[in-house]
Amino acid sequence: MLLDSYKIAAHNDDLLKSHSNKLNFTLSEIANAEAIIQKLIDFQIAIPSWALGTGGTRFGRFAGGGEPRSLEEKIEDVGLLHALNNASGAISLHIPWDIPQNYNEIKALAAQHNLKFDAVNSNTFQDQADSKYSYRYGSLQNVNKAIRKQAVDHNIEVIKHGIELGSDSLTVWLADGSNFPGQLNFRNAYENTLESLQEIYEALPADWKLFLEYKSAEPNFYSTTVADWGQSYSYVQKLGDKAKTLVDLGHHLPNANIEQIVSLLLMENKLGGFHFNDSKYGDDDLTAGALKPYQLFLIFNELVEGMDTRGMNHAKDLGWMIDASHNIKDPLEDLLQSVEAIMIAYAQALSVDRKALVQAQAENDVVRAQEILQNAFRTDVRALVAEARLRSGAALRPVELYRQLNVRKELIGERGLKTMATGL
Ligand SMILES: [Mn+2]
Repeated sequence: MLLDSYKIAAHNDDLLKSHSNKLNFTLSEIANAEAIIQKLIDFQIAIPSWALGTGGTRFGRFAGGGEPRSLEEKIEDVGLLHALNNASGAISLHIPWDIPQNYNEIKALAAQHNLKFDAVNSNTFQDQADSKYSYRYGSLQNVNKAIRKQAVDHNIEVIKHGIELGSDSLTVWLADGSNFPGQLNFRNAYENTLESLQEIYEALPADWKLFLEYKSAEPNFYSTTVADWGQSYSYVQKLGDKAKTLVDLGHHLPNANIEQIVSLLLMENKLGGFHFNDSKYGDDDLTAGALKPYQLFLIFNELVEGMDTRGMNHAKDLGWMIDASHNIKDPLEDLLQSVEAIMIAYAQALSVDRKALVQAQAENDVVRAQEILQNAFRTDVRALVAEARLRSGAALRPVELYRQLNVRKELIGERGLKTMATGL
């Protein structure tokens, strides 16, 4: 379904007075508000093709109805989000769950919704029906050369799909590791993985990037072959300039200082992209900002500081994506909430008085430094985020409008109640 722009305009008209009051107050509180609004308008967060249906755990999955049945319907869903918030202007495809049948038709459909194709994602964590070998004991790390080759060839095929769609990066996440002590020789697993990654890297076009995502545990519970940022860094440094580390917020051991990781990776010019979600225990894949909004702000604070130091374009030079699972919420509402939380954290980070912070740090004024950060975090920037949407033709309150328009009911009417999108 397509949202009529007059419905968005009518929604905004109704809310305009109350929005203007809030905005005027915010403008009086934040010195660089106009520059922040402009940056918010430019900032886009990709939606992965696997996030549009309900997710699940190994215990069960409870579909909510109206889930997209095809890649075309997934693109339409991301188009809906983008129409509502003008901040979800890209889709990230997972191969082989979402192999395009006709590139031109898919590209035309995406263009109709003002969507670009973000990083393409390979999958060597599952066996496919037509694959010759199993990844039961790993893919790029496998002791069997023929299995490694199958996994390398798959990644190269994913790059080819991406080239056809106009994507410019490949994300590699490996489930490789071991479940029991003694199962693997760690060094051999590393060396096999490096050799496989080098073969994939060779197939990258000149203007592409390879993102190597790390994860501390799961599905393997004793060792993971790319387990943390140091291990990912060790690989990408050997691979070359086009290889970067990808940080997924849920892929750390408890209490890891993710903002420090981000800062150092940026310093080394090895941060490539980001997967947003939130967690309490492990890779919980909950809505971004749902549990630890202060941590999300501190991460953005380092992102902004580090990108500005390197003269990077916030919107274009790193890959931004949501990687969450929507087990009990309507996936589209959940994604709107995640994008909103990310935009708020980004706006707060942009509002930090950086000059004052540098001075406080130079003077070892710990109290002042804390005041500066917490002041930015506690300032309500929601009116700036809403204003960015208003100026780009999106909705002042996306979730509210989504509900008023009964979007899910319409989607169930179109697609049926018992549809289930491909994904986990
Ligand atoms: Mn991820």
